[in-house]
Amino acid sequence: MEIPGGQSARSLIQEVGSYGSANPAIVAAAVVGMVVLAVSLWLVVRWIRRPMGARLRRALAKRDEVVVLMHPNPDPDAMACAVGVAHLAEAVDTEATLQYSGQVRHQENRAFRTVLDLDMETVDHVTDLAASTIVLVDHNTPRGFDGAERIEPYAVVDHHPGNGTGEVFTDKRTEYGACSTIVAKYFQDLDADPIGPDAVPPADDFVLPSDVATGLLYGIQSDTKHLTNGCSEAEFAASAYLYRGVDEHRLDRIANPQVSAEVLEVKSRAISDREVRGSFAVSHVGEVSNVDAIPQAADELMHLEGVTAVVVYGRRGDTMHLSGRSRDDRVHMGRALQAAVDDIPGADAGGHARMGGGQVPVESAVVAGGSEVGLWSEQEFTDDVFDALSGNV
Ligand SMILES: [Mn+2]
Repeated sequence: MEIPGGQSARSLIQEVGSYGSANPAIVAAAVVGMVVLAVSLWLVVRWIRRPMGARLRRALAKRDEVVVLMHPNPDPDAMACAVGVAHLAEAVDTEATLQYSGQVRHQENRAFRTVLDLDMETVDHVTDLAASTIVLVDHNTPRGFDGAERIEPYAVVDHHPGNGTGEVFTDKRTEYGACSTIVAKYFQDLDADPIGPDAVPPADDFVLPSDVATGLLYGIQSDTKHLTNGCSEAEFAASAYLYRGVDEHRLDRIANPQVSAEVLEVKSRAISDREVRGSFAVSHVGEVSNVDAIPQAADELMHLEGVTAVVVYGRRGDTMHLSGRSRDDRVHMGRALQAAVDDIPGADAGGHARMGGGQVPVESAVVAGGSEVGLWSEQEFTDDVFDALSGNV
């Protein structure tokens, strides 16, 4: 059968063939060029497809020592990520120091730290950092200590929105409920087997040790209210992957720590002294020594039937601490608290729609309240908060 154009194609091949035999160098160069192009394309594709866990490990391997920096007052999610990243670093012989600013206050956070036996150092000033290479976990802009704004992070692993990026590595997955989910994925990317608490880890393989798996699972649980809130499919997948490595006994000790008498007393004051107007509750709990009891009291009040938004406030020293919760679409808690303290010089409040907090210097609140006797008028402030909650500002 005659192929249309077959004749001319054949003569073209002949022509090219004779051109090739006349100019072998050019043909060779063209072939080499094509091979180089193919190889570099393949390299680019391979690089694009390289999982994030492998990329982070490579970035860590390039440094001798790193600081894994948590956000101020680190929570289980931040601590778990720090432990996970430190483990990745140590697997490539990079020394990792865990650092944070602020305090580990909440009983759950303290239990997490104790049960997993975490070695963590504090930072008050940028010069306290143990190394110049900084890896941020669970936040993307350094904050909470003097000179934090001067830091240019080397790597960032986070699930919060924000503009912060790492110089060499950035992985922000804002659709995830926990940063621990991302770190769990890294171990999965690197084919690390989760090792149960009683199993003996194989000597040569890169594995996911039980304490890291337990920490990451609890990090996911605590950031998602035990997989009931703000979850993505990834949290469930990561939990399933971590499962085999989890130490149930330690997980229970972290999840159910002893609660101090003060926390319970503050909760009880918040409940008995509450003032309820409509579906809003505001409670003044007076003097506290552990300010972390205040948000816990707010959480507790939210369980009250019919209550859709709460604000609890109390005082430690010269500062009043506020904490608010809302499941009411009419109340954007962060903005409501901001509005409530708007007139008070030096006051600072804010947060999200469902959760907010703030601090008010008592001195300036007294002045702003116009109280001549210099006494803090809690009733006035409570009224202001109610006004802010009902959008009446
Ligand atoms: Mn988190």
